[in-house]
Amino acid sequence: MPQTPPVVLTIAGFDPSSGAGITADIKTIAAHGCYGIAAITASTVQTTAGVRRVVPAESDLLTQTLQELAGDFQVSAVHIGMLGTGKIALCVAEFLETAKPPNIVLDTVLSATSGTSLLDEAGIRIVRERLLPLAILVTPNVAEAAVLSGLDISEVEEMKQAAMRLHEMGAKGVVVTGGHLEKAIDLLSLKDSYVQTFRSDKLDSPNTHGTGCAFSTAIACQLALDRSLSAAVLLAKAYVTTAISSGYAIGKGIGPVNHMYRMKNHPRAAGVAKWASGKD
Ligand code: PXL
Repeated sequence: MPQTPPVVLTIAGFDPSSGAGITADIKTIAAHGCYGIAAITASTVQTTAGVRRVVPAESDLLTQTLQELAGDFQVSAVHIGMLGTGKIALCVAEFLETAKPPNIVLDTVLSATSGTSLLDEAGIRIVRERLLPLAILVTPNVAEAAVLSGLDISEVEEMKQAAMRLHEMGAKGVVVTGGHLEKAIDLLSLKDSYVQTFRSDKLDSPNTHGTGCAFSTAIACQLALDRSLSAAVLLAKAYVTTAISSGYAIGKGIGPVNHMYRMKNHPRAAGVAKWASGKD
């Protein structure tokens, strides 16, 4: 009998174009050989061209989903993505405080690339006060780290100071992702131990939708597979770098990263497109 894979729960929004959000997270989880389960915090109307609308989930539906899933599965890691509102963020905090699952990775999603807000002010307060202390690792980008810490960030030293502030607020591990700085520098800071930077060249790809979701979900998977925090971050960075560089143009806007780049057997890659379409 095949071995049972570790279960990774993603609590996130639904992006119907599958570049970000739960359907993208399920791809990342599958690509890591884990079993993905999901609870939806919000629906978005969205394509590769941007977010048109955001509708929060019913909070009791989310709570019931989380409770039923926790009663059925032994969860090895949790990924938290878009939360939308304070009410939803509070449901998630209350669930996690009671269920106490291991390896909670909090991607502090505040807004979409197109600028649409994906978390209201009340939600930011819940993230600061209730969710940061529950997470083994938080993964803000530079802009999010600046909002959460209240500090301006334009260089690595300021990334470190923001990480320290997030530790003071309860976060055990912090990765500030600086893909938007002059070099792609990510800074990992573990409370009371060490700070490490991961540098890589910037990738010149237009297909970057979902980069943050893929990174934070990949970390959750690596933790579910028993890697250390530092190894998990390094492996997740390598995964995302390849997923970006092998991204393809699909849709009319910013294409998704290629979550499934390890699978070389989609019909076109295998040269069976004609067979699939029934044409000679
Ligand atoms: O990339 C952030 C993000 C996360 N989750 C959902 C999103 C987005 C960005 O648009 O729609 C559901």
